[in-house]
Amino acid sequence: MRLVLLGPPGSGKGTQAARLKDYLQVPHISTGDLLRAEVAAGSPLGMQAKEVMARGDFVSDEILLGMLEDRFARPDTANGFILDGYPRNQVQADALGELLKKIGQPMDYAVQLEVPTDLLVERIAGRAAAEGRADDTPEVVRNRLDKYTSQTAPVIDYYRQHGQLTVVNGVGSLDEVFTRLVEALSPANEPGGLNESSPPHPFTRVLLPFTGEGAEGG
Ligand code: B4P
Repeated sequence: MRLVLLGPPGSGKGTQAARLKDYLQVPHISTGDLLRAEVAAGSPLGMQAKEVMARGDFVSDEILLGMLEDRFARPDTANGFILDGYPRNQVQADALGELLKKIGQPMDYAVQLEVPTDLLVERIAGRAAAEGRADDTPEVVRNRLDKYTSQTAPVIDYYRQHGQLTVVNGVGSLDEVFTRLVEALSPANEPGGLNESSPPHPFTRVLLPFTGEGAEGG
């Protein structure tokens, strides 16, 4: 299974990916986690990324692509992956399409977790209290949500317009959201699967394979 998880900060991408990786038996590749590991290690890349992340801005597309290429070069991605936090803008979407084509690993699903903004803010405030993450302060969260609206949402719209998006309702308990994701990703919902002629699941739309083609060149 080759899955890309999309959604705003606080929508549950990282939370659900951590569960899905055990269920699907594929690695969870979180660009946020990769960056935080570089920051923690004090590497030159991490030093560059640290302040950018603390402001809630996007780290450079060049750094992200280099990091992703290195990660996809590891053998554990041979049977699939869950990509979480990438792409976040059109340049990254184009780069991902190219990269997956190059390594012969076309995406099976691009899934968006849909959650209303007031709930996102509430969840992140909860994490701020529990974990004290530097980029979870109210001001930085506002910036992250603005970046999502201006740069990431258009990419998601683009996938939607090209019939490459599955939308899953991200409101509810962790178990409820997980169950919806598993249903949306079930073989019966694959193109040509059992449910193809049935009405779509209430939490999903457009279940078509993602080839990466549509992300190229806009
Ligand atoms: P990320 O690590 O991707 O941060 P995130 O968007 O907040 O998502 P995350 O996965 O951590 O949180 P989740 O919704 O699961 O990025 C951090 C920073 O790294 C970015 O701001 C940027 O600077 C940089 N970066 C990363 N990728 C980049 C890229 N491609 N390009 C450029 N820069 C990049 O969870 C949030 C909270 O909600 C948790 O506390 C969780 O417990 C809670 N929660 C989740 N589901 C819930 C539910 N169903 N009910 C109640 N609470 C729930």
